Amino acid sequence: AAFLEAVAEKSGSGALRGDYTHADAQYVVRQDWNAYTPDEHALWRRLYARQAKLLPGRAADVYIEGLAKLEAEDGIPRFDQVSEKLHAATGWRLVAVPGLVPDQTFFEHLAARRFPVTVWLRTPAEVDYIVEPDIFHDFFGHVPLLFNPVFADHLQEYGKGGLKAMPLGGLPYLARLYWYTIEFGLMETAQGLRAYGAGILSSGGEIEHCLTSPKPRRIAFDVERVMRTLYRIDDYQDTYFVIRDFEQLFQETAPDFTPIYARLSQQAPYPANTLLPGEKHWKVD
Ligand code: HBI
Ligand code: FE
Repeated sequence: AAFLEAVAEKSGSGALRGDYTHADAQYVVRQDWNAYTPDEHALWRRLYARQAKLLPGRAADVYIEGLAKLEAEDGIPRFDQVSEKLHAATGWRLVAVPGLVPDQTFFEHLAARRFPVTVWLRTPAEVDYIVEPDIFHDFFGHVPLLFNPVFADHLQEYGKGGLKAMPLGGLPYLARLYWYTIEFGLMETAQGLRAYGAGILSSGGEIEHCLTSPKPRRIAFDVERVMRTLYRIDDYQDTYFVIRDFEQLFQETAPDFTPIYARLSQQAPYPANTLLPGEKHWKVD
């Protein structure tokens, strides 16, 4: 499909890793749990143990609480079992996908409280960096927060917003919102800044960098500022945006964005490392 060429070219890999030949119209496949090898389960345990050790003092408590509910430390999880537990908590289910799916399909899943989780696991050579999201990024990074009712509601609204945004040309702006919150978001807590973004929490190095490096900016979340800010896909982020809590994220992304899209389409985006005069930001010396 044209989508596969487009995403393959975006990911620069020339072809996507996953096997899309058995995917249905929503790009859903079956998770063949018996096909995972003992080496893959061992690699999962190794990735899980490395990340879990880094979470205390760096990951938001709400993420740590959700991860504990998944009981996924011993091996690659079974999506159908997790879906039962998750559905009972917040009405979400997991759907197995071969990898990246078209934006429209992705938004349709989120709008229906279905979270797409890639079925394949990276190789040992990709422990520190992987181009396309694999099962470890999607499951370990994204699924724990789906147990939180406010985040669960926000993500469904985000999916609905995506479907509305597409005909309005708002997709690039929503992609930035997704990137700077769901993937690389920070939260202000009484103990200091904490990470909640999946791209941070599933990464070995960025979980430290995002909180302690003096290099990146850490700026108070403002939805229009986020939608106007470019992001990096091939390196640690130059900017992180900080929310107070998921209520703020939910409230600030509830309005109809049409007027914001109209304004942004007339303005040049900010480079990823911008710091504007007077905007609230956190300094790390
Ligand atoms: N597909 N499987 C999958 N996972 C994603 O996170 C994903 C996607 N397709 C598109 C996409 N993310 C981004 O473009 C979102 O901003 C829509
Ligand atoms: Fe992701």
